[in-house]
Amino acid sequence: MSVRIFVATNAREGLARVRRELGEDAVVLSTRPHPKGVELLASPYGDLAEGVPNDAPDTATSSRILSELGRLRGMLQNQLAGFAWGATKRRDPARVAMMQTLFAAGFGSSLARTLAARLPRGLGTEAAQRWLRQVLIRNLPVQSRAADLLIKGGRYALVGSTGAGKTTTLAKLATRGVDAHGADQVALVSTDAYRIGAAAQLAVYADLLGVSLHVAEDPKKLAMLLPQLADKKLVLIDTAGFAPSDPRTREGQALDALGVRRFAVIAANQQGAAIEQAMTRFGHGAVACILTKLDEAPQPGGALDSLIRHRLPLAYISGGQRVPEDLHAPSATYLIDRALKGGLLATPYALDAEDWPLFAGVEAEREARTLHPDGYKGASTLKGINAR
Ligand SMILES: Nc1nc2c(ncn2[C@@H]2O[C@H](COP(=O)(O)OP(=O)(O)OP(=O)(O)O)[C@@H](O)[C@H]2O)c(=O)[nH]1
Ligand SMILES: [Mg+2]
Repeated sequence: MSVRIFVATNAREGLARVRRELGEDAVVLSTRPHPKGVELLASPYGDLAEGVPNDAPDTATSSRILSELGRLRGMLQNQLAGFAWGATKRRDPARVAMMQTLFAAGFGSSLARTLAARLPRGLGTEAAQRWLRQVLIRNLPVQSRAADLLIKGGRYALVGSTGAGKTTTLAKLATRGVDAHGADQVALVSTDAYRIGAAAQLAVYADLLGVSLHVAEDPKKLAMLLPQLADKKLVLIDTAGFAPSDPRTREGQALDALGVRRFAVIAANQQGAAIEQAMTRFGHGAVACILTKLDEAPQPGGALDSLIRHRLPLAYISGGQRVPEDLHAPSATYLIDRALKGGLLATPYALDAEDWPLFAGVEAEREARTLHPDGYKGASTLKGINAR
């Protein structure tokens, strides 16, 4: 295919030159502003039809053409995304508004698409939003008061990322345990041999509560210690915090072998991806989750999204540093309403009306590449979403 570049003072003059030199049926491939007026890329019609490079352009022209084609492709994609977005919005405004609500509140794409696919047909925008709220509430796995594990007693370890609030939460739980069983029935164990002062931090709480404190730096010592605490109704074990990617997190598996059940302590004020990593690493095999730092999480949608997909029951929520006041039983209604309200916050991260078509374009591209939600790690649990 032979392609020629024409520069003219205006488009009309450029077109006239193209026709004069390449024929009446010449095809203009692109136009763009030029310091002298306008620049046109054009090719004779016959060459396009043949598609055979019988008059190959030089290297510089080839790379110009390629970059022009790239630019055209980008423009076309954006325009198509805009059309697609407009069409979807006209065809299904309730579904679009529902997805916007979810994204604005920090819920992830995989859950949003699943819910959008299950939204009953024919609902108006307000009815769809009510449906969404109800479905989220129903699917957020919260543990009932009747299932309060502390009241039942047992051996529990708190595991989670660094600074997630494990030790503080353990002190709050210990206070509840003392209220339920008495101080002589509760023991605390520190296994944090990594952070300086970790056991001392726990010792302060043990002193305040009048419960015994034990230190076991490794699984072997813990295995020897636990039989000595067999008469305690509740044993709470504090563990060292690690990044989810740290291989030392595998030490958590040693706890299972000792009959210790794990609470995954996850801070709600992190990025969705960090929460997802922590949920995958610490939530797997845990008996329940404790969400901390809700007071520092303006948009806790990401944390709730992760809980819904991982189907990890939420046992407690923590909304502050005070021991023991800031630990509460979770309420799905409160948490979902809080998350949805978070979507109304004006932040520099919120998408503007003009951003949505672009976003829809990216989504369409993802779909075209069959990066479907079911291909997403951890999304298999979405099949269990109760959307009725
Ligand atoms: N705002 C707020 N702060 C909290 C909450 N829970 C814990 N913190 C604070 O977070 C900080 C870290 O808490 P720790 O309990 O020491 O966290 P940790 O997970 O034991 O930390 P490492 O043992 O170092 O991994 C402390 O300043 C706590 O007071 C909470 O729910 N809200
Ligand atoms: Mg700690």
